[in-house]
Amino acid sequence: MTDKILSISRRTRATPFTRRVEAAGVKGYTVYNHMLLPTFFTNNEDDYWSLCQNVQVWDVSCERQIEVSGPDSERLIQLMTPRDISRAVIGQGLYAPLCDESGGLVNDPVLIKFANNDWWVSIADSDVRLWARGLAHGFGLDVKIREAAIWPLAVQGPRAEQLVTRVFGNEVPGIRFFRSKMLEFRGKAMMVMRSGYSKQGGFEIYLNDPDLAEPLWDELFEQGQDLNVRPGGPNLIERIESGLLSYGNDMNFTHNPFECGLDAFIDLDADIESMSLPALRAIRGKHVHQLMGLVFDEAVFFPDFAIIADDRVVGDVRSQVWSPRYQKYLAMAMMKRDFLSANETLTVDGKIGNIVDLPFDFDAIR
Ligand code: THG
Repeated sequence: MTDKILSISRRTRATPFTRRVEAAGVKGYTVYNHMLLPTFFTNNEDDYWSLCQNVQVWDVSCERQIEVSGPDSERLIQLMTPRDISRAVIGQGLYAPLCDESGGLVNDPVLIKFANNDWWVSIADSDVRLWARGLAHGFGLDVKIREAAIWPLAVQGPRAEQLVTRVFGNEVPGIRFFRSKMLEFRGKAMMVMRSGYSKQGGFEIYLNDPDLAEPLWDELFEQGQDLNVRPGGPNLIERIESGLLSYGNDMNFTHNPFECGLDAFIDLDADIESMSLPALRAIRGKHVHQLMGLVFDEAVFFPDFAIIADDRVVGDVRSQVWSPRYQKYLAMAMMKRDFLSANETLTVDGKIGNIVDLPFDFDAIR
């Protein structure tokens, strides 16, 4: 598509970091949870190498925190997800699908047990607040549901630990994956979790005071100068190489967790009250689609994103990108399983590609 301007208004909400993001020369935004999300600062490929080699600071305020508190909060969270949350400890994050009563994916957030009877749903791009309030009303639950005044800032890349340690102190290296600590910046405690939407390692700082946004941003860039810190955002190349799913791109409410390969994040046999479990138990093994990887030696074009073989549509492309590291054209595609059972390759435009499991196994591909 040709370049267009994104018209920014109050609906495309800004963040406490937006002034700094603008000053840093942001070149592209997308809109996520009705909020601006910077996508690149130089270009996708240049940003990719800086993320993989050094460290980046990302304004991911758009990962909104839907806070569910009150006596029935854990019950509501468990109703919404087929992942067993009963053994979560305070400060832990759990990547978990949210599913409706027919098993359709509502969202794929990180669930955070912030305190007893206080859960944060760190959402992907769909209106979970509305869904949760509807359920709470329908089930007659004693909960409070609101979008919390929290703006996550991610620090990602191989040098992220060094940088976050300089700013938040020596407790940082002791934080395990998807665990967090409350650490101080300018006298204010905020949650710092080892997490983030890349596989390059890093942390997410859950800023809870908008007045500290610019001081925090500035401190990270000052302390990170010798580490080559750069502004960035979730990177299309890195996230596809890493097999990180993007709700709305790779899957939506018409897909179930089996089709997306999220089986590891649901507990089909758990004795829990979860509204999607009966449906999921019934469709297990019978689902129609499977999200797969496609690998071509050169770029290919899919008209209307359709994947055609034997004169029929056998799937559709959800995300695609050229990988500069592997010199391959990579795609994630929702494929019909009946086609997969008989085919391991695909011809598009006269070019033959391999159909592979996700996440991509680049040792096997080369
Ligand atoms: N961080 C936070 N909130 C988020 C995202 C995030 N909300 C929206 C979006 N990203 C949700 N999607 C994902 C997808 C993948 C992961 C996290 C959020 C992820 N997955 C790891 C994996 O697949 O290997 C680990 C999963 C696990 O072991 O639990 O990290 O990035 N706050």
